[in-house]
Amino acid sequence: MEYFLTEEQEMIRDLARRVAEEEILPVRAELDEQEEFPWDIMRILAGSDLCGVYIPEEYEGLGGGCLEFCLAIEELSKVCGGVAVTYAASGLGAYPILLFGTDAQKHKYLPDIAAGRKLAAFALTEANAGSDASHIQAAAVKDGDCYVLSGNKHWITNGGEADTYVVIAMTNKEKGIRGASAFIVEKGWEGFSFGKKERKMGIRCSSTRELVFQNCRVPRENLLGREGLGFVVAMKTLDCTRPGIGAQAVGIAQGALDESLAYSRQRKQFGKPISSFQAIQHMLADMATQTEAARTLVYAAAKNVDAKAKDAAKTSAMAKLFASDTAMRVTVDAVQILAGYGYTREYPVEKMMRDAKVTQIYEGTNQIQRNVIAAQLIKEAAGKGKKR
Ligand code: COS
Repeated sequence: MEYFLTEEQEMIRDLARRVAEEEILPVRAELDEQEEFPWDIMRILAGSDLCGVYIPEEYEGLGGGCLEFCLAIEELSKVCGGVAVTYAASGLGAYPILLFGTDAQKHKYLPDIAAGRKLAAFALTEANAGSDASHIQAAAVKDGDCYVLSGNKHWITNGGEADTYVVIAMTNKEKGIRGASAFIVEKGWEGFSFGKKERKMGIRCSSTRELVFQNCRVPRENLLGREGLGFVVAMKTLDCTRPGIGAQAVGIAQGALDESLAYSRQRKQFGKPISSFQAIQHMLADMATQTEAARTLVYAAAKNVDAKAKDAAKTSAMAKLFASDTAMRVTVDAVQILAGYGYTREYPVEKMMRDAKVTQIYEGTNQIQRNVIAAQLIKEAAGKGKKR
């Protein structure tokens, strides 16, 4: 389908596609098998200028936005969800700085992320605060011109590998949600270490790790926005990055569809390629239609983010919800089409199915996305009601 991308957007997509096919494809199975962090690939991505596609030129990025970011994520995901999330999660760490950072903070942190010299990460989730993000326990207590940060963060993508972390912690527990604040914290600071590394079903080459803060002194100038704005920083960031998870899901679905098509054209049963059977044809047709519909929604949601549309929280949640459910269905069908072969590690569709699952979970489960969509729908309806 023609999406009328600009020349620059097509260049970004084609570049990401080339890196994915030439550099990631040959090593993806090994990266997955070894659960090995893809540093070599990240260095190649850095060299290709793709790390800063969504970062303004004044901070050494390419000056695009969420749509450009989604185009790159989609292409990487077609080949490897684990590499793609490593790339995307650095954006999740950079977006709060882009949205809420002072000029000094942006100049200090964004150029390294844009150039791929450093990775970023975003730390909101805790062991007992996943969906219920407002109940985080990590605390930052003001002490002179520092905040003293203590607490643990769980399941942090790029944990241990990233240099720059945006961490949400309570500066005033009595105020509940309005007592949370966001801080930029650097790897290597005293009192900041790493805990358990998760062993995962999919996206195995990516790092998912616990962050441990024990009286870590964070300079006051590393507060993002102002005290009490932490929850809004987190929510606004997720509004900007959820289309990226949608793009990841679209890429995985497209990768699984491509494999299914290729396989069904060469696999013969009953003396004919299985692509000649209607049972397979209808599966392929549904997979293609659903993937295209998901792509359309993801691109539209990304444009909504770039346009700073009022309903971006809703449309980003819709894109993530629809695309990730699509990726799950499409990859399950891909395994079914490849059947016995699909269930083995000889073919990539079993990995795609494992990688797809997490897109329904991270950056907010799909149950939470439905809550976000419904809350905004009801708010919009109430607003219209008032005008009448
Ligand atoms: N933009 C700006 N402000 C927002 C916002 C958004 N998108 N979403 C919520 N807020 C504000 C609300 O306006 C409200 O402010 P006031 O109290 O001043 O009115 C405040 O934040 C609290 O919002 P709400 O009442 O909706 O919070 P809840 O605790 O009910 O939960 C959900 C909100 C469940 C949607 C939130 O906790 C969430 O997104 N959870 C999932 C977290 C997640 O995605 N984790 C993955 C981590 S990254 S891998």
